[in-house]
Amino acid sequence: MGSSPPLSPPRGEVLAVAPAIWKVVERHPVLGAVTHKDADGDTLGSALGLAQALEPQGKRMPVVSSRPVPGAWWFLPGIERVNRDPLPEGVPLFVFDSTDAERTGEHLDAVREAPVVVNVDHHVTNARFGTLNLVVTDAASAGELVYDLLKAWQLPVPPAAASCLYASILSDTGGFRHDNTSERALRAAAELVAQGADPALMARGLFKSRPSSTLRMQARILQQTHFEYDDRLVWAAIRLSDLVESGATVDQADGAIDQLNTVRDQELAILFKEVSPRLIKVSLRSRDRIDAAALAALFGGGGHRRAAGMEMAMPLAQAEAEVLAAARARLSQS
Ligand SMILES: [Mn+2]
Repeated sequence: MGSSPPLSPPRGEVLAVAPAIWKVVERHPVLGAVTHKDADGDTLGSALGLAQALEPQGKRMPVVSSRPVPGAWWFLPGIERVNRDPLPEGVPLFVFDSTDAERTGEHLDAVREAPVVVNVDHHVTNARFGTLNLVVTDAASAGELVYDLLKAWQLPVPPAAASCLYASILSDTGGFRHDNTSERALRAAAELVAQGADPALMARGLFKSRPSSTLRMQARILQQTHFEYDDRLVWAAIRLSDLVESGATVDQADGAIDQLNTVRDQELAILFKEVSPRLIKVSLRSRDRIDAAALAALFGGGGHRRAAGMEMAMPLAQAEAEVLAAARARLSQS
């Protein structure tokens, strides 16, 4: 650490549960790390961060993620380990950044049958489905909680783990731009850099390595964006045909919602993604006034007040009609 200042103390909520989680780690040479489906930088960064910090302690921790794992995370150190080894049976499982067990997708049965589940998350809608729950809703990312856990355990953070946890924070704060960019998040990021995280590589991977097909697809989305209520409602849909014609896959549309969220007077942004003719994924972004998580919950989804989403098993036109009716009702009231 050289002349670096001392590390900030972990949050009280983490200190309270860290000894119980350590008992689980201590007793088991093999553990499992499970991400949520449609894996993002936070869930992957958290899982890979913990796995690569525990390995030097003599632990084995396979990392699994529901398929397909988006290709956008190629730059995370250790990404090649994801799904390399199957989840061992009968071992404790850590689940990261998942509001409920169902979010783990194809690993739901494994999570249900595991002897111990450690639920590490920061979503307000978290169902506290774990045997042990490390749920802190004011954390900007689950990775911040993993970092606090490592500090509480007084374990060193190897550079690869530090980069992964840094990437968790960087991606869930939208590159330190979202409202969750707290002093604690910035301090954790700085401390991770002091411990060997590579901020330039993480920024390049996250913000400067999009395939050209992503831009072609975003161009289509932007061309078809609707503005209602004096720009307070901004919404668009990406159709299967748009994906095919731009050469993109549906996970490449994930960043497009942030484009819609750049309009000055926007209060609610909605992006509909047609995954198949009867499956629509919906992303929601809001500012202060509208609770995106509450809106998503109407349709069986969840998330945060300013960023939420849901899946709807119906044709695109029907999903648009139902969600827009609820959105317009909210905008008419406020
Ligand atoms: Mn997260």
